[in-house]
Amino acid sequence: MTQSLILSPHRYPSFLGEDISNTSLEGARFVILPVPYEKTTSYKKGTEEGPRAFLKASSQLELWDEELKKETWKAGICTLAPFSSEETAETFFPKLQARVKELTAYRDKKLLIIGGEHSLTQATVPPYAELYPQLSVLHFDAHADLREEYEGTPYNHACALYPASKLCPVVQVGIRSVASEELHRVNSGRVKTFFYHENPKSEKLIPKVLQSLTRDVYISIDLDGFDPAVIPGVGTPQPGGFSWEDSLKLFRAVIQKKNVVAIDLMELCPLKDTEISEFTAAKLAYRLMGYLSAGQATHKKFLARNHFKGPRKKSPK
Ligand SMILES: [Mn+2]
Repeated sequence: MTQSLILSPHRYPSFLGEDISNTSLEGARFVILPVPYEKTTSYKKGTEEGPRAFLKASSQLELWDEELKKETWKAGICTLAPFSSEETAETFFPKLQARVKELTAYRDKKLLIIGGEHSLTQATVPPYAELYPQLSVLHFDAHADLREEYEGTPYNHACALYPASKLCPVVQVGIRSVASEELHRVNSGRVKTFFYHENPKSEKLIPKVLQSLTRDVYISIDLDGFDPAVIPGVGTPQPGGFSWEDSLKLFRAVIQKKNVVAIDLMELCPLKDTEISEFTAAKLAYRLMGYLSAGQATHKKFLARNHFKGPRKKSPK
């Protein structure tokens, strides 16, 4: 990885500010990859601006985490240059997939991918599925996203999780909008779906989710999984959904009990006159990093179990 892929401060803000997340990729425990890609949003436009708003809002976060009582940033955070293009999905998605694959070579780091529309998950899950044969995906969303194709393309955000469901188990939470044409994929094959109205409280949901997930977990977060009172700035909002506190209980439990290998955070669609959505998304990302670094003992055990001594010798370009 060359330094040219590290963020140029003149183009995009860094997570938490320039003086905090300008760590080199080699020295970072957390790597943020902004992907301001939007082609198929079907309702409200604006997810292309999501990563920039997310990074800008992060400068307003306190560095000391009041729940975890520590300064997570000290573990090292690197904000990469935004990865975007005017290309079509057919050419862009393979490039994004190749970039994520390069980054998976650094197994001691946790990648957070910030979208952009949720279809990006189609490109970001496969490198992890290849690396971790026992991977499953925790899919936090209001929508099932299991259509094979929508509005003439399989790269639509409404199809975000369909390819992953063919690669590995997918465990869906927060679901409260399903199309009749995707209904046959809900709770079928490798998909386990927990409807929100049947599972509104984390205490009862958590054991069921942990049982459904495998050892290695990729977390894909569509921010519309939250109640719109928590995050109103999303492309396709739905009433109901997780509270801030309940979602954190769920994510904390999964990160403590599983080997979470990467996280994506999608569909942030900044609104005019309020920064609550991007600020909450940034706080969520920082809190998740905190949970991940608290779970470092488990991570070290995982690395030892897999006889992994550090980044592979051959650096990606
Ligand atoms: Mn959604």
